[in-house]
Amino acid sequence: MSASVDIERARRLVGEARRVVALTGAGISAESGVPTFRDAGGLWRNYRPEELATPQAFARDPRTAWEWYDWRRSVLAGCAPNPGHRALARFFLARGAAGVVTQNVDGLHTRAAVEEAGNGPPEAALPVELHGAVGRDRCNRCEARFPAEPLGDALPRCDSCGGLRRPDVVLFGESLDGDVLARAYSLAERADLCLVVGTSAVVYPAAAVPLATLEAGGSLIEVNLEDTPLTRSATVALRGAAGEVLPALLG
Ligand code: BV8
Ligand code: ZN
Repeated sequence: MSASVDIERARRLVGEARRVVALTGAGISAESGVPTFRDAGGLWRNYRPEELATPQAFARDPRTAWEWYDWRRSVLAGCAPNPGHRALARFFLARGAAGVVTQNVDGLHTRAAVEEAGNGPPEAALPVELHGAVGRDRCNRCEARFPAEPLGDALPRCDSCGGLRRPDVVLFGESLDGDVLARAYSLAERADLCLVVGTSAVVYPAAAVPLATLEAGGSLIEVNLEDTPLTRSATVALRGAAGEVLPALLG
């Protein structure tokens, strides 16, 4: 099917949908300059994220693990929401019903929501952050939260109890926050349309969120550069960059 037919079909599905949920992955931030997980391993020495984004890595070699997150934070400092984030934010603000669920920890959906809302309330476009936020630290011992700071010579410690801090993200092998996951599934189960944007759909339980919409009888539109394990379940698979496709789909 041609791209123009696909986009028209997808726009019809969006127009007819009562409740929409969007699951996003690293691909929606690629055009903002944030390395995807497929690139990060290549871009940063020779580590694979599954090796560094783990509690074992922080226990075994906290310095290296922290340096990777400090490097990612430095890259993020120069990134801004792209037209894909903004189109999604405007869409949910206009509908007045929250629906963004993200695997990303880069905070770009939140920035897009606040910027697109202007003086209005950003809530409808604020994301459910399944895997936390790299712009925050969390104390390993007392769970106190702190804004991220540049890594110094000493590993960062908690101001309250002196415990080691870690980035406030869900590492591989760690369970997601139950309330956060329940909120994501609740949005997906009640939606009649799920937009899956820029994810390789291999990390669970995040990759199962769109299945909740399908199991409830809803439709799925996939926005990606290539096929993923979810493509065969997609009602429409739009091949293209999120920063170009989303404004055309939702505008
Ligand atoms: C859990 C935060 C219960 C950290 C992330 C063995 C032991 C323990 C667990 C497991 C195990 N085996 C499997 C598991 C489960 C594991 C998992 O799923 N592993 C995978 C690798 C198989 N899951 C977990 O561990 C989860 N917890 O299961 O707890 C438990 C507990 C104990 C024991 C067992 C089970 C926790 C997972 C969360 C990990 N944290 N992030 C950080 O960021 O540092 S995951 C991280 O990687 C991201 O958040 C994201 O979720 C994932 C990367 O995926 P994507 O976002 O999809 O990015 P990717 O680069 O892969 O793909 C980009 C896509 O975009 C591509 O398709 C590309 O084509 C497309 N694209 C690129 N450019 C564009 C584009 N599309 C559109 N436009 C463009 N311009
Ligand atoms: Zn503490």
